[in-house]
Amino acid sequence: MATRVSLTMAGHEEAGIGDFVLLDEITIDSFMDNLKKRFTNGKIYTYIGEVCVSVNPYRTMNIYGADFISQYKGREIFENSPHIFAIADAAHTKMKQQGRDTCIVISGESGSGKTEASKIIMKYIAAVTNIAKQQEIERVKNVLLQSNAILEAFGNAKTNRNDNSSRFGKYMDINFDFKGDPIGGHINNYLLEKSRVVLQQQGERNFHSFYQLICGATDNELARLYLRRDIGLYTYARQGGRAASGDPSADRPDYRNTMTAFRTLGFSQPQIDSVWKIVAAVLHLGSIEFVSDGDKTRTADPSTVKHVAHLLSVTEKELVDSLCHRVIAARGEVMQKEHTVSEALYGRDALAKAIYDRLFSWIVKRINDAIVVHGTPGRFHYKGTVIGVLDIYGFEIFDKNSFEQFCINYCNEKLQQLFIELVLKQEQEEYMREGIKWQAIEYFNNQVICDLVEQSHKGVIAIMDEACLNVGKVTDEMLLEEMDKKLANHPHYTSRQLRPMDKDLRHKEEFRIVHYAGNVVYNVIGFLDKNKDTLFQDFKRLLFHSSDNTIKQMWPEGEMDITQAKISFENTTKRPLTAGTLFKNSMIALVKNLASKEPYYVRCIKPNDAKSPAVFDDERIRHQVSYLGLIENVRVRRAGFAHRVRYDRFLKRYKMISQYTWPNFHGGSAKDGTKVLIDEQKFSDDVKYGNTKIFIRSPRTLFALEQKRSELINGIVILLQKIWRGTV
Ligand code: AOV
Ligand code: MG
Repeated sequence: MATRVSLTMAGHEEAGIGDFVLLDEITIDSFMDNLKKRFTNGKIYTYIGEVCVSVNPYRTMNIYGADFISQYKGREIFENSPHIFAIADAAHTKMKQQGRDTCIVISGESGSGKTEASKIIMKYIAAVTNIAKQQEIERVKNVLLQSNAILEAFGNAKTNRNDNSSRFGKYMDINFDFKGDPIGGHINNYLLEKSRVVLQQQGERNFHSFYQLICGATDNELARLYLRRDIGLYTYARQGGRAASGDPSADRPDYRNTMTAFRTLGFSQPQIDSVWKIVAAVLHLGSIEFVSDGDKTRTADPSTVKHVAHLLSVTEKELVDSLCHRVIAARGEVMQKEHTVSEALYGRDALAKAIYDRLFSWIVKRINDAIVVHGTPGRFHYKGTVIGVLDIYGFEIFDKNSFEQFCINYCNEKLQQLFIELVLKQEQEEYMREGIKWQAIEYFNNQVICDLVEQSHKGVIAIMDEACLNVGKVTDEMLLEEMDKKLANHPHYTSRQLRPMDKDLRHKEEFRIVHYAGNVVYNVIGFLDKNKDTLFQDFKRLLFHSSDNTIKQMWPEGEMDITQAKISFENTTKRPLTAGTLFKNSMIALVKNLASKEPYYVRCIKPNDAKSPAVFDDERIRHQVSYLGLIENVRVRRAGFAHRVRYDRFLKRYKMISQYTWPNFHGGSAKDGTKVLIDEQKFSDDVKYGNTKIFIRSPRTLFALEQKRSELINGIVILLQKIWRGTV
């Protein structure tokens, strides 16, 4: 251990320094210098105190095997070279020893390595727990690990930023018993980007599940789903162009993994069948076209309709009825209203999105059923303690940004806000607790952008909600006018109307938000519709009447018939919450939950936009380092002190340096012993004594202590070797 520590610290000239806090001077240049040195030397992790900065290596690293796991197990963060395992271990140990809930918040922009980091953390936790090999715990561990395969199949997709981009947010609680073994868990999923089901940008794909099915299912399975092994046949899966073809070498094994995971998690065969039937039905839905027949609209291709009806276990007539017209209640009467062709197409797409979205939520529920913590009935429901792992969709900017990017980027603002609050607050509290004088550090507080989005009455979500109240009367353009009116003076908001000469704002439907991580131009078209997020009751009724039990279960509200729907709508003034408000509420709840736990942070950085393992794109990384607030993080963490450690730990580590403390100190408390040692070594000018910890100002003191310690240990080792060989 000793040599490893001294190597990390002393060897910083060649491979960079393992903790930014120990840099001689804290500037963006020295930070970048160190990060680059480490990255080019294959060291992707570096600390800022207990925060782990991780640079995506874009290549397989040989640092996650059993040898590494045993190296980090049960060790203090600073005992080994920086690694995400050490963070996972710290979160686990803290929880176990202090009975406190902890959480690991993983943030960074799209493609920076969050999802990979979350999987590495879960694998580590699985590897270091259940030494007794208890069967139920093994089962829970397997379910936790395998759930990723399913969630990624249905919730991830290739985007222009990341080939395996999470298109939903995931927060997973893992419950542990008093021994620190996992006994269950729970997943919260956040807003799936369902628009992708019917529309993909150039170069992107639909969710992986569609390609897995087409590439991975057997001929027989495909035939039963009326599918052919040709992605090009399906509108919903081919809009990304050439990039959107299936990749048999990846999609086929992925399909097999998904199937294995379904079985491990206890999905029944009929359930698995229903899942793929739904996926197939969505693909076929995209092929249904409509023609206008005088004043009637009808479906163009009877065979596709037949297939969809069959896959969803509804009758053809019911399906056609719900696609071509809707039942409405007007003036006390129930009547049919014909769709125009474009209304029918809109309805078809809405149905496809809704079916897939429900399928995803249903899958998450089934996963949760499989990992639920079993309590003894009638007794106290034992849930133990928890480690929460947060892996959300990272900040993203595309050529065209819509409501989904708006939500995703707002989510990232919230997490940045949490980081600012907790990291600064915690540090500040520590200095206060320890009675050490605190010096405030300047930083950009993004609360102003969170407010722009979420404030009541004048935030973007509130303005959208108000517009949604006037169904049918307010257009997206009118929404934009309203936002312009209310937000004209906001420093982080502008639009084409407000700044016609701005060359970034090319269309009149565009507005721009200056996010903490960059400027994003959003196109307002579709915002209202996506925010309202309603689905014709006809479709809900259709699916509730499916004779496939799994599908029926997904649509409980379809039971209400039209007259009931009308009554309940009139009787309650409460409208269903909009997608924006639901998302906002879920983000506020998430942040509150995370803040109630002891947080650990992994801050992911994307080294380049080419997905290359060799390129350290200085400009791109510098930008991330600065918007993530990492320099401020180092400054705050240091606030004049490079290192702080509890007196007992300090003494345990360095007591061999002083004759007064070796082998044991008998002259008082650990604090007294520390003082004696520091005085003897003449470091008193460089330290401050807190109530429970010693604070060391310059890295040199720490190096000197480490140096002395390892010299002594090496001396002892050599001596022992000599004794052993009989040469002494
Ligand atoms: P993200 O979760 O942060 O993006 P991912 O975790 O999906 O990013 O990482 C993107 C890709 O980078 C992965 O598919 C891997 O190919 C590679 N990668 C990341 N971390 C590692 C690692 N530790 N070792 C090897 N390869 C890695 V998004 O979900 O888009 O915000 O919404
Ligand atoms: Mg991800």
